[in-house]
Order: sequence, then structure tokens, then C-alpha cells
Amino acid sequence: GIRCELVEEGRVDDGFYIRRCVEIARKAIGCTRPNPMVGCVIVKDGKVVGEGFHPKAGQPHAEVFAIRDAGDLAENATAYVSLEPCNHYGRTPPCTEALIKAKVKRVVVGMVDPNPIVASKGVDRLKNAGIEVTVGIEEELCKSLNESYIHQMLTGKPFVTLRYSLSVNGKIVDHLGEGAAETGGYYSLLLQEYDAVIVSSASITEKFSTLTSQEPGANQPLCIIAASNSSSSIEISDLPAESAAEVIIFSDRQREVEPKLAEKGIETVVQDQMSLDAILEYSKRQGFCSVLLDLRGSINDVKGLLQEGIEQNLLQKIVIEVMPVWVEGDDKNTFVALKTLDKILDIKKLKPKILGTSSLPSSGPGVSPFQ
Ligand code: AOF
Ligand code: ZN
Repeated sequence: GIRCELVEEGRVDDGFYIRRCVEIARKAIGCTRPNPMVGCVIVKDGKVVGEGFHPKAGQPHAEVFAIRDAGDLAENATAYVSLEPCNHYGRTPPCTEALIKAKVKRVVVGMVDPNPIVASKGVDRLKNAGIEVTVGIEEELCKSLNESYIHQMLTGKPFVTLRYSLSVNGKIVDHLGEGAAETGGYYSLLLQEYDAVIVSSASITEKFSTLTSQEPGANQPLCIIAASNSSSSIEISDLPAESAAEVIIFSDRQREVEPKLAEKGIETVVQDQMSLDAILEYSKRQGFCSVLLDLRGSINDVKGLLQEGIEQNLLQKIVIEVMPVWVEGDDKNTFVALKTLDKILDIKKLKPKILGTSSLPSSGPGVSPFQ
């Protein structure tokens, strides 16, 4: 039969403009911690008259930039925001007041702000001022944009992603593959999303450029080198001469780290037994929201961390690449800890996202692009 939908005038495109908000919010990818990424679009008579995004903590919020961009045209317009406008004085004044002052007629909100200081109070404030408010448009998309901010806000802990590559015959691959770390490569795109990356000390003898994102102007995660259980020591010569990323070494007492590293300004944290919990506590103190636990290089160093992550339920997400390679050898390549993954994961509930092999769309991995 014929399906008839009644759509109020002007409402057809709510999803479209929220998706645009998410798109522009991502311009600040990796740069906003501990704040969320937020985008705002102001629309009048079917035309975009202003756009803005939150570039960095301490700088104005998305709404403020969009209102500035729209000028007088904001009056009687609709403001689309991927996250509920704030109603508090933080580093910056409340966005609700800015929207009221700009005399917008309607506000469309992607998702409510999980920050307990805000949590629906922004929406209430706008409604009390006589502004029409719609909440929860493209909510899943908005949540995936800020998965680490939301997790950190609700649990007080950084969001941890486990990453590894698998060969076509299901073995762990210890290298990244061609082009992965170059501009536009999946690894380069992935790195810029994180505040810190934990890698095995075996990774540092590789070309250091592969430990930094090659995207223009990208955020560089702090490189946390895990060094444990090995007869060899970490020496200055292992480390890159110059690096775009900052480096810190976490080691256990069995692993020798040359004292001269301190003279070079590289901090070393020595623990009796290296623990993921301690690394996450350190990350939290730095104001980090997201940490990538990367199994590239030798898995020896990070085996304990992974085991702990699984047992203590510290992992939030897994990114697995399937590489077009065949790895010979026995099951030593698949490591013990991974075999226990099924105990904590409800595999059926996992939402797979197929992201391709060597390159990804510019919107990058981790967030569902607008398929
Ligand atoms: C918005 N728009 O663009 C962002 C919001 O210290 P402040 O002033 O930057 O406030 C940070 C809090 O404001 C942050 O924890 C989150 O609740 C909200 N972020 N809100 O209306 C934005 N970035
Ligand atoms: Zn705000």
C-alpha cells in the first residue's frame, strides 16, 4: 500500500544537520580532552547561516563559535548541537545563555550531556526561556563520537581500546603492514584519536615515525613504552633522535632502563610489577580520557597488562585488523590472554564495524561514518 508520512515543515532534516554537527566536531579529533568534541550548526529558512566546533578545553564552546558566525541571522533560527548546551560556568560561560541572548527559536540536541553538572539542566534552562527543544536526534552517532568522554565522565576512568592485527589464518601479526602508519593509513588515523598509546618496548627500535600520527596538525598521543620481562635493556640508542610525541617508560624491576634516559628528559616509572591500573591512574592524572593498548611489536612486554585488562574489566573496545598475510608457526602467536577474552565478552552483543584493510574514509576509525 501507499505509506503516508506527515512531517512537520522544517523537521525533515534534523538528522542531516546533527550529522553535520558531528562531522565538524571531528575537526578537533584528539584535541579536546578532558572536554567532549562538539559541533553546532545554525539553520534559518533551510539555509546554514553559522557553524562552529569546540577546538580545545579552555576555548569557547561550539555554540559560541556558531552564534558568532551567524551574527544577527541567529535570531529566530534553529540551532543544532551534537551535545546538550551547557548551563554552567566552567572554563567558559554557559552556552544556554548565549543561545537565549542570540534569540534562537528552536534547539535540536543530539544527546544529553552525561556531565552531572549539566545532565538535562541545559535543556531545562532553554525550555524555561521559551525555546522549543528536541532531544535525541542521531543519538547513537553522537554517543560514538564521544565514547571516551562519556566513559570517563561516568566511571572516572580512561576509555581503553585494545588493538591488534590478525593474519588471514588467525594469528597475531606483530607489524602494522604497508602504508598503515603513513598519512591517511588506518594506524595514523587511529593514533590521533587517543590521548596515550601503550606499546611494547620492541616497537621503539622501529622507525619512530610509526609511533606518531602523520595526519596534518594531528594530536600526538603520549607514547607509553611498556618494558618488562626481558633480558635486554632499553638504551638511549633505541629511542628516536627527535620525536613529535612525548615518551614515558613504564618498566618493572626485571627490566633494565639506562639511567641516562632521565638526563634526556625521558621519565621512567619503575614498578615491582607493571600494572595497567597504575598506567591508567597515571593517565587519569594527566587528564587523559582515552588510551590505546597496542599489541604491535613483541607481545611479551604487554602480555601482563592485557591479562589484567581482561580480568579487571578495564577494556572498553577492541579494534582488530585482518591483514592479508599468512603467519606460520604454532599457537605461540595467539596468546594466552586472548583465549580468555570470551569469558568477559558477550560476543553476540559486540557491534562489528567493517572498516576495510589498509585505508579508511577520512572520518576515520572508531566512529561510524555516515554510511
Ligand atoms: C557545550 N558545548 O562545545 C562543549 C561542552 O570548562 P568548560 O567551560 O569548557 O566546560 C566543560 C564542560 O562543558 C564539559 O565537561 C562538558 O560538560 C561541556 N562541554 N558543552 O555546550 C561544547 N565542549
Ligand atoms: Zn557550553
